[in-house]
Amino acid sequence: MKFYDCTIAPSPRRVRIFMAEKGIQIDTAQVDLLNGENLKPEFLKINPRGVVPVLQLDDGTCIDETVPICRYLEELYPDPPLMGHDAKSRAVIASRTRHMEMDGFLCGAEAFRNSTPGFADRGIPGVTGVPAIPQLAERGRAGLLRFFDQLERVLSQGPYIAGDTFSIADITALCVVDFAGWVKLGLSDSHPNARKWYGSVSSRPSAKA
Ligand SMILES: N[C@@H](CCC(=O)N[C@@H](CS)C(=O)NCC(=O)O)C(=O)O
Repeated sequence: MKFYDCTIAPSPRRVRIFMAEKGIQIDTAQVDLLNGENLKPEFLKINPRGVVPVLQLDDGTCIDETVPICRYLEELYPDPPLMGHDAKSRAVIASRTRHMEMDGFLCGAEAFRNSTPGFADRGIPGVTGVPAIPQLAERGRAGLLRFFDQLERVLSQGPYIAGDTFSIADITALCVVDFAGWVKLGLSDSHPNARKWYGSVSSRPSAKA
């Protein structure tokens, strides 16, 4: 297998943390997103959408999108389970992971891409040519602030995002909080439970992945 990664980017980081939690090591190729290597013909043969992460299997099949990649790895390497251990926990973790993506990650991407000069003609990840719209950066920032409040609410009910154990939902939320730092937003004094959770998950060895 080969993992197409970009060290600085938050989506492949989710997979790297997932692999680190499971102790998996996979041959990795770096794709230089800042210089548009993801938009060059060579990478577009791997993923015509022009985004990372991608996991290329030994038979050449390329799987993109973080969650399906993690699902595949979860099935190959079930321990420790990071996507649930029974029907209910799998559904709860999938649901919360989707919340972290839709309510957090997308807002971070909107805030960052629409306010960063190098992305002026890359308003949406990958092959689009869709221009950035500066006003959308404000909407993304407002969404991130709402997301922090959402995290606080969830984490005032339990130690992790989805149930009693660390899961892919925590990995996703951790990557969103760190991504929000790119646009200089973060958890505040009004998020004590989320801050405590952040201190705990970001001190796991996998967070350095
Ligand atoms: N929903 C996708 C998002 C993938 C994505 O947006 N990847 C970004 C890096 S975080 C990317 O490849 N961007 C390419 C670009 O900016 O052109 C996933 O979870 O894999």
